[in-house]
Amino acid sequence: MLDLKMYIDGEWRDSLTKEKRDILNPATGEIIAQAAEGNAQDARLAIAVARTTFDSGVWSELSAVERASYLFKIADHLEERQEELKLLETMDNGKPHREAGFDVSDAAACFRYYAGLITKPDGQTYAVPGPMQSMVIHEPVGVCGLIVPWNYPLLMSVWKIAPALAAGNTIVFKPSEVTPVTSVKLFEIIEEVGIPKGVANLVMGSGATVGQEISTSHLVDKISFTGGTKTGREIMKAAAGNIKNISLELGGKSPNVIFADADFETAVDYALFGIFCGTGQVCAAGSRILVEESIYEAFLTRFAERAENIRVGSGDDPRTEMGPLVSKAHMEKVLDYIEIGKREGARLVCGGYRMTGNGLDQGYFVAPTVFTDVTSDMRIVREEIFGPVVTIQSFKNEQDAIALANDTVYGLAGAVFTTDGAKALRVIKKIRAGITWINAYHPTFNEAPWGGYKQSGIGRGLGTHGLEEFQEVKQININLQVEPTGWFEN
Ligand code: TXE
Repeated sequence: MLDLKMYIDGEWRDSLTKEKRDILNPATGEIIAQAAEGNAQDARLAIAVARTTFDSGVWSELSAVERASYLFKIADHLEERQEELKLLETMDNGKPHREAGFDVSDAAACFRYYAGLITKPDGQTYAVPGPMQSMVIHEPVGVCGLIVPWNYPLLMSVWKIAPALAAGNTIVFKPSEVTPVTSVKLFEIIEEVGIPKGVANLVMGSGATVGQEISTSHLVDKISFTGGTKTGREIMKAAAGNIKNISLELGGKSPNVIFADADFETAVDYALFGIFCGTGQVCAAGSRILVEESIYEAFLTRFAERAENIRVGSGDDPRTEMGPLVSKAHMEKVLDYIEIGKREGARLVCGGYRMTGNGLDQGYFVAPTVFTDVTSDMRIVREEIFGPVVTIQSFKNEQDAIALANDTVYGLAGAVFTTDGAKALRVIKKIRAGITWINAYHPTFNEAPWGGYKQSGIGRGLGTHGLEEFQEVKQININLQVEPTGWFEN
């Protein structure tokens, strides 16, 4: 059994209360680790360390090339430990090995991307009036609180830690209390490569204690959070005290629009991937499929037939295509939504139940679930379920499709399938969402900004935008003629 400790000021520690939390394998319900359960006091300690370390300049004043060299080493170590990290991610989160392996490679690539980016040309100069030269430079924001969820435990950590460190910040990082294993391993690597102590601090514990303290503390300059919209709202309130810089990547209810002229099998295939990859626990999941009337029946039949054939099982079985939900509590929430859907009068086409037998009894498995005959006011159409549950609706024409697609408080992602290039771009431009695809669903790139419109969040992760989220912008105006202005006579 793994014993997971917090990492504060370069030391591995239990929490001040010595409390522990059991960490479970969602495929078996077995305890795989015990994690130090921190509280607000532990968070305060880590925040104070991060503050002093930032103000000392030990990290922010290193050259970009020096900081980059540490990040390149982290990437190398991640790759060296890829197999171990993959197995641990599957044990902790439940995702199949092929998804976990992909996450580890992507995490290494993300560190390399920001290591490279931080040494590239930066800033601007302006031709301003008068004998002045004006220029703009970027500086680190300061102490960054990073709070991440459980659906991509390692990758979500890296999406924040890599740009935050590249930019010269110090960090107080909180993993999800459900899935802390791989982020502890990442901090082992951070220690191994010799990042100065106090720069990167890891505190474990619940959102209500540790998360709340990080969000509230006046010593923290920035919060970067990924998680549910409800929590995002609480973090905004907590962060208001010292007007923290905030980035929020929240929930979604993303539309996947399929026109009759789409390549049919490609559309079905990506639509399956869009909702069932990650067991639907993906913020950008294509959880509302909208299909043009003339192919609706054919699409529904083919989609349901393939959904029913998805091999659900433990993530460490190489044949598994879809793993369990992350926890019992989350499974119960998803099963509740299925009941809500039935009560609301939606037609259950397939799935809709907890899977048992064949060794699945102790795990949190829910069958791929498809609802149709839904209306836009149903909760299963409006609310983020975050599980393998999709609704399929039909639309009449382009305008109708756009209206349905945008009929949501969220605006994270969306896709369009059609062979008409002009129509594809026309429709995508009308969809109020930050991440979109044409004739694809889900490909995600370290180079491109990730984030949403409306209640899906504020700011962008990844790409150059993701670095800027961790930087302040400073203008420097230089007088080229050093003499009095003569504005006041005496
Ligand atoms: O997430 P939370 P939960 C959505 C999804 C899911 C719902 C609830 O719909 O069903 O959110 O999931 C920390 N101050 N997403 O409850 O609470 C918490 O400890 C500071 C979408 O598991 O958002 C964890 O580290 N922090 C999503 C992190 O927030 C707080 C991914 C995320 O947990 C806090 C996950 C507080 N008051 C869930 N309360 C996505 N966008 O990908 C909790 N936390």
